[in-house]
Amino acid sequence: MKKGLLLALFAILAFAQLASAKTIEIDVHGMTCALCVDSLNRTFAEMAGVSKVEVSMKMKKVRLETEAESPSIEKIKQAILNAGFTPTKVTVLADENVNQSH
Ligand SMILES: [Cu+2]
Repeated sequence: MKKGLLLALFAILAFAQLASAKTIEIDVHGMTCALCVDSLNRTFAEMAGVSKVEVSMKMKKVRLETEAESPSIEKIKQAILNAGFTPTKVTVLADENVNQSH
């Protein structure tokens, strides 16, 4: 009886892990000015499942915070291409591992 409860708990934890919000960082090639930043901001502000967008021209990076129903990496890449930029690298960070730098 106790064992079954433990198993159920593990299952819930495993599911929470899979469905949890993520932080996704995308290195983007082709950002050159404030209008580029604006355009990427708008692209992701409209995307379902994205709760926060940060675009850094200096770092040439887009950082997204997603909800549990995160958009797929393919969808994110395609959105960047559609906006006229090239995604060069995508890094998915689990929430626990995010280093709060500011
Ligand atoms: Cu520009």
